[in-house]
Amino acid sequence: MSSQVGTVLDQAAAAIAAAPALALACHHTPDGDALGSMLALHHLALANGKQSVASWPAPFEVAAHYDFLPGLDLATKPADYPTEPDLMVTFDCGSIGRLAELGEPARRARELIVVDHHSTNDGYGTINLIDPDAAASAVVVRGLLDRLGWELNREAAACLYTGLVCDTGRFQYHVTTPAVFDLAKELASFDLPIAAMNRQLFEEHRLAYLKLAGAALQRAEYDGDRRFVATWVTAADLTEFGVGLEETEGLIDLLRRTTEADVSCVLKETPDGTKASLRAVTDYDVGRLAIGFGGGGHKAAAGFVSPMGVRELLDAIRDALPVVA
Ligand SMILES: [Mn+2]
Repeated sequence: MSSQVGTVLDQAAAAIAAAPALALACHHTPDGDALGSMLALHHLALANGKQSVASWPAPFEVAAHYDFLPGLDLATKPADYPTEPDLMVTFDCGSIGRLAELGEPARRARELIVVDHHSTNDGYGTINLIDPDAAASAVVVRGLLDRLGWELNREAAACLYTGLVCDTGRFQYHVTTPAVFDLAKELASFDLPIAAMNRQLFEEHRLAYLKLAGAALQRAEYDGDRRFVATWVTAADLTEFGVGLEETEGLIDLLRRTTEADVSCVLKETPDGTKASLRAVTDYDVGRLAIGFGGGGHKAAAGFVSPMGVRELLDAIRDALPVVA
């Protein structure tokens, strides 16, 4: 952690400690780190006598991988979210656009704390607690809890562990430092059901999804000049296989296994446009690439939503990549 991040941690902790009520939010189609980091603070705010609401944009659902997370039943529908919160905190959300309709209360909030680790975060808060060196937003939250003097409980530990294990790729990505293992040890000491969480988070899928993934991998296109592999999922695929869009989040993790590819991409037709997920396994920065298309993320993992159709967008992404072979 840099000293600058340390100073902002103090500011954020002071603002939270002084506030009687918190309004928490995470990004659209929340992943394990977004939900886990938000719900951890939600649990401990309530345990420490604060009022707290926690929400994410419509559709107000979570992927089945995350439905064990304690505290989902304590979340508030976006329609019931405070319109002008005194103190709002966002989690794992690199830009205000990813808050969708909750961007409005974020703009109106008297104080807006942005808790994040995305290097492309544009600092849309009044207090920007952004640590690009942190393995997960959950790590940033752990530091915040420390400053607040709020002790962990089992629910919060399960939430933070979920964020940590998801964003480190089960302790495999380059962000997996000794400090990450120290935090994992602290969290696991709350008698967390590690094996059951792992099974639900990473291993199990409905057979319908596995069949859709098979079809998507079958049609994958490889560009040897750019060492780029890509595939796509259409709205018709989702209907044909009976699969929800939120179930397809892990498809990019299958495709990124491709030995021949440096950069991998999955495109999905969604009601809001074509969603692109990008991964890099070399020094190439897909976060920068995503910024060029109005999105963002990390160097090795990024994404965006585009008004272009699947074919047109796939060609545009390919054209934006350097020829390397
Ligand atoms: Mn994250």
